[in-house]
Amino acid sequence: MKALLGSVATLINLLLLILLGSGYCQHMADESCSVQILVPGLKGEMGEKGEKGAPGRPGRVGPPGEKGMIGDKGMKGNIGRHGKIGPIGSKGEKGDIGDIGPPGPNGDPGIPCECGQLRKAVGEMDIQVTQLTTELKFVKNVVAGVRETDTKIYLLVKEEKKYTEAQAYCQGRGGTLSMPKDEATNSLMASYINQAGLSRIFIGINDLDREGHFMYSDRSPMQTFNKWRQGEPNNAYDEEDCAEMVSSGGWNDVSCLITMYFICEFDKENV
Ligand SMILES: [Ca+2]
Ligand SMILES: [Ca+2]
Repeated sequence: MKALLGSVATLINLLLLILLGSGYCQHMADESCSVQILVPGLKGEMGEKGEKGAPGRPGRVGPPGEKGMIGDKGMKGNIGRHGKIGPIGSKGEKGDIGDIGPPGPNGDPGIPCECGQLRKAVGEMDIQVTQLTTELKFVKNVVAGVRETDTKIYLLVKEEKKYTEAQAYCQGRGGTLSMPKDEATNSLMASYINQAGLSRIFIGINDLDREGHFMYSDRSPMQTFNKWRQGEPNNAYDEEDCAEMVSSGGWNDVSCLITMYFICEFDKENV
């Protein structure tokens, strides 16, 4: 192709020269017109080598190269420093019960029982308890000033109470308001009152259930024995349903609502 183009160019050049030559002929009419064909001369000798030119512009970026081969694995590095301690974890689940451990060693032999001495000590304590009980009764007689018969104990309570309160006091201690059911008991109570320097006390006799029908505080009916003073019981003001004993040992019906000292009576079997 290049060769063909080069030939065409050469031909064109020749035609230009011909045309120029013809024009030139018209200007030089008086001269003999002739067609002169310019032919390149011989190639000259090779000149000296020129100086080195300026560097050219950088070329375009080439296409990416093919992926290279994977190199050999490097050497293992040194062990790094310890990291920070992490947060405390959550509590774990309870573990299973462990196996039963082996039995422990036998203990030292005990001291032989000195049973004879213990029995002796217990016996001595029983004697002391009996003595203390006897002494306690004596103390009770002295301090509280109780009075006794073969079957009864009488206690003078120096607290002013209404009849029903006095009865409740005695019952709360396993007894009842004192009940003079015979001359001996009545005399003992009268003596008790006099020695205490008192003039009157409540005794366990009343007609609360039925007017005029006096009963003892244990609800037993009155017997033939009585110590009513002359003119008594008179149920004064229609309100005297309880009984008092005066220092002479005589009885009088009085209001249950007045307050005074009283004597409790206890069965010795219950004390
Ligand atoms: Ca009455
Ligand atoms: Ca009366």
